[in-house]
Amino acid sequence: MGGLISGRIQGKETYDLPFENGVRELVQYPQKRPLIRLTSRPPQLETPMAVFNEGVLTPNDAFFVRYHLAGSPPSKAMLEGDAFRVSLAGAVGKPLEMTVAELVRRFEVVEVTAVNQCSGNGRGLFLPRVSGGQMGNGAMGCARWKGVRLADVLKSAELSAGARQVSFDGLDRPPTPGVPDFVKVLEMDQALDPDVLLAVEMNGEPLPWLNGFPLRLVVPGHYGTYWIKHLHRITVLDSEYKGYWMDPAYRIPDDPCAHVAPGTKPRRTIPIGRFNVRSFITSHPEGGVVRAGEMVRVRGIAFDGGAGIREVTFSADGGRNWQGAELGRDPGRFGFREWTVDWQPGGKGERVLWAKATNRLGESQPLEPLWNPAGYMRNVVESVKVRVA
Ligand SMILES: Nc1nc2c(c(=O)[nH]1)N[C@H]1C(S)=C(S)[C@@H](COP(=O)(O)O)O[C@H]1N2
Ligand SMILES: [Mo]
Repeated sequence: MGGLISGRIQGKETYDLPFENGVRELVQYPQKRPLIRLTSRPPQLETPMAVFNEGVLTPNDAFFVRYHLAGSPPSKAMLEGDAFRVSLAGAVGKPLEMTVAELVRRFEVVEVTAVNQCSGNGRGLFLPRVSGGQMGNGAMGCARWKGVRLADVLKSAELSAGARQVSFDGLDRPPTPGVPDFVKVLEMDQALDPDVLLAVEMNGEPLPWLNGFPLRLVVPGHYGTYWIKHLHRITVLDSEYKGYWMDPAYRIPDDPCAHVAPGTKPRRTIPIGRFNVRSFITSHPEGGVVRAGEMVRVRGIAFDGGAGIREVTFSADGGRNWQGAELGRDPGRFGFREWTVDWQPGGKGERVLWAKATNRLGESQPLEPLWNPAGYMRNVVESVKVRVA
């Protein structure tokens, strides 16, 4: 599913997401190139699919932006220098509070390449349609995240024996008392996973303002909802957290494929967790044209929740024939894995291109979309229609 720059609204370029009511303005925000705007209060921006063809790392100025609370992001003055502090308190023996400069001085700095993807990436493509941000597939990106291990910081605060969960709060605040603050929680075993970082840099630069400057949580393999931006309060809990953004929000049907019959409600739900397997064709937009009789190089990306990609296959004939793709350099098990295929399109006419990835656990992508009422975890085999001319 590509999208296309389609025209103009009041002098602004527009982008056509491939579903009804999918026309969006391309708008430029601080530190960003023009991106597909979903909402302006708060700013929510999606990355055009063609950006993912530039390489396996998504440039900071093209990285998508998601917020929940209308007043977000916090003002720069609240985030800069010593004004900003991160605290760790609750069920610990030694509570901490420090600036970001102190944090990176005190703890070992490490780096991980990982995909950040919104739970609702591709929600606009759900049929029947569901409510929530109507995004195409551009609410994802892959970056090199640098920071300190959450586990190191937790251990230095001396966890109490009864410590069960850790909650994370950013500096963005609800606009009115009725709106719940955006707080997310990890179970203790997840919080102690050495891959989870308190990140200060993205692709070798300080985090962009809209992507969480000066500090954000990075939970490789897990949906973006846990990747709290402008992170300033960490609380160790000895009982189960109750709060809107953990329940009822961001929950999926308690079923191996997180789906229910279209239009129905799940009987039991659990918090959303790891990514399922996805792949995308990035080299060709929807409606693109290729030359008959010439070999065409088709390129794309694939990723999963951390097992790593084992195989990508490509079909140009509705799945009758599949051709193995060549995988690019392994960026580590949490990153975008590049793939390429040389395709001989044959005679003139329309072709529907499919890519399908399988991870190292043997998990793959369905040919028919799976449905759930919140529009989460889309991972159907996506198609791109091209014309051979
Ligand atoms: N402080 C704060 N952090 C947040 C959010 C938010 O609303 N406020 N949204 C989360 C969600 S749902 C997603 S998908 C990711 C998106 O990260 P990005 O904006 O850097 O792309 O941020 C997460 N972190
Ligand atoms: Mo999200």
